[in-house]
Amino acid sequence: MILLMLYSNIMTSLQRRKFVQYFNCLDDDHNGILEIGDFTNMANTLCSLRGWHLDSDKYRDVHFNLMLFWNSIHAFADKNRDGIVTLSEWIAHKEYLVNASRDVYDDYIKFFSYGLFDLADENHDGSLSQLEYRHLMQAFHVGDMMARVAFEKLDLNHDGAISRYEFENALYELHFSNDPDAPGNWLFGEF
Ligand SMILES: [Ca+2]
Ligand SMILES: [Ca+2]
Ligand SMILES: [Ca+2]
Ligand SMILES: [Ca+2]
Repeated sequence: MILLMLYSNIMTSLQRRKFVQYFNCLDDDHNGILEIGDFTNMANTLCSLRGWHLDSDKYRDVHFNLMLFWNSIHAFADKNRDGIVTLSEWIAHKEYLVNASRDVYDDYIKFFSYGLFDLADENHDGSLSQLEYRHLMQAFHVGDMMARVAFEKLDLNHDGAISRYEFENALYELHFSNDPDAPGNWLFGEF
């Protein structure tokens, strides 16, 4: 019964708040819509935080990864195909996911989780250090103090790193959990 309440398929105000926060993280220029430029800006910010030059292979990899991320968001959420994703399109897409079968969600989460995790995993060692996570959060305009708090919550086994499992788990809780204390709620900062 409790599980049913915590993982309901009707979008609650808590879920909506989390999705709005996620949207705001991606809306780099804060103009209320997601568009390709937001993701180019993120590539520039991430690489500048890492000290990677715009003409380096590492920059090209990050940019490529963020273009894949944008193309997927565009493919899934831009319902009227006008090249931008509004907040209402984003919420409608999330509503679809919240109501989708676990199989649909699992396919989706594997794709997005792997992409985002790889984007953040600067040294490709298969886990996120606190600094790697904080860099991603800085690129998402989440304050550094908040990023440190969130990291502690997401690092479930307290080994000082976020594993791929912990990241996937967080993304799942971000989408589905209605428990206000679920650690994954904090994946993209305060909600
Ligand atoms: Ca924007
Ligand atoms: Ca649109
Ligand atoms: Ca790493
Ligand atoms: Ca951990």
